[in-house]
Amino acid sequence: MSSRKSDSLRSEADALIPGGVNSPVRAWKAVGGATRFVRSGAGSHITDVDGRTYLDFVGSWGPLIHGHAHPRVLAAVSAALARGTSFGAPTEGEVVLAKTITAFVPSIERVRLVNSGTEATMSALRVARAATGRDAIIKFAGCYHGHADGLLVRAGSGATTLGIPDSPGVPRAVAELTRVAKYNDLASLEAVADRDVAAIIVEPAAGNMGVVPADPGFLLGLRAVADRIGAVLIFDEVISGFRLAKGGAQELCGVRPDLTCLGKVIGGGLPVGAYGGRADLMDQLAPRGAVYQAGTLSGNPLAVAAGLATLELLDADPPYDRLEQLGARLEQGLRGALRGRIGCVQRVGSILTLFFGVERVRDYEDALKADTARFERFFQAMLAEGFWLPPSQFEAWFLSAAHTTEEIDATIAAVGRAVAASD
Ligand code: KE4
Repeated sequence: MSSRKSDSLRSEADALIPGGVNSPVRAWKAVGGATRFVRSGAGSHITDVDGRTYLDFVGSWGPLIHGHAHPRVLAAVSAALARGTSFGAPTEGEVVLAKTITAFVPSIERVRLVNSGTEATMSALRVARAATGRDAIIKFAGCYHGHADGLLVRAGSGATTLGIPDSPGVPRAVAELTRVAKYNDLASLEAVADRDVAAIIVEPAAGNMGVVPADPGFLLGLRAVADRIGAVLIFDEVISGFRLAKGGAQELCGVRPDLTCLGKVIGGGLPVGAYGGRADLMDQLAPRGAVYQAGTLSGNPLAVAAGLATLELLDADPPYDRLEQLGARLEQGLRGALRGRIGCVQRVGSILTLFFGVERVRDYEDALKADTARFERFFQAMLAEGFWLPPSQFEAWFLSAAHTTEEIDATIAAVGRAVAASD
């Protein structure tokens, strides 16, 4: 089947939109560049503008834990739509969503809705700096926290995929305030931790250098260092929040952060981010306090409706056991499909990465040793068989509650063929 419509859209898009896309990783630069344009999604599948349907393991990069176009989500958004799209005034839905978030995540005593994960992390850092009166922050190489200036330092996700983990345009004075430690390496954290540090920010289950689980004790170690130096501990749960458990990664690891950043699942596919945590920190925010953060569409009624429906589904029928079973089945099958070739599968719940050319990935340095050329050949072989994978070795595959055991088994069989074809 031709890609005629995608090809013509891509050439039009290239003339009007930088790189032809509104987010770099969608351009498929690391896997050949001929990205396809999507027309629709349903459950675990998406269909492109040329009529081809794929089993989807991107899921809009995480929001669609119930799959595409879930009837409950569509109905909630349609009902909200009939009442108008935005008011620039508080609405009942925002209160209900705040109640739901604080019920799911006990460490969140106050929460502020924003429009993206980037806004959430950027704002959380501002709160931490205001509370401590300090300027320095610590992040971990390979973690990605959105594209705020101070966080585009050794950043993962698309920044690593495109080879620009330290983006031009970030003022040196800002970048110098960002100290970088190694994931899963407490000694490297200790080496940069002192009483000038306002915050330590971390993905409690790293998903942006490919999936890298936190070693047992790593997050507890961060908590201890933050307490010792008087820094704010921020968990960036934009991927893990509501996905790994109702209470996110912090429910699983038992470490209580001071602030948590959320996104993706909380919006059910519409633009919602959130940050929240200790009341004494969050109550610094205007209009109660002096720390300023604002947003025209923050708490937008349509996005809130999609997010609420998504969280209500998680509450009514938690999919976590099933996602764990599907994830474990896929992980085991991918391991078998490697058939002795150098590679590894790393997973936390319903997010996983098949790495080529490396036997274990504990941090960014390990991840960068992966065989990205082989990944490109593998990606194209899977695409040809109707499987839509994240177009980068440094991203996570996302499972949804809409995926079936049969689809997982078909994926495993296709991976076996694609691994062989990519030799
Ligand atoms: P957004 O600003 O893209 O909503 O969220 C930024 C962000 C923050 N924190 C974490 C842990 C994240 O994973 C992200 C965004 N994730 C990427 C995919 N790994 C978004 C995809 C894209 O950039 O197009």
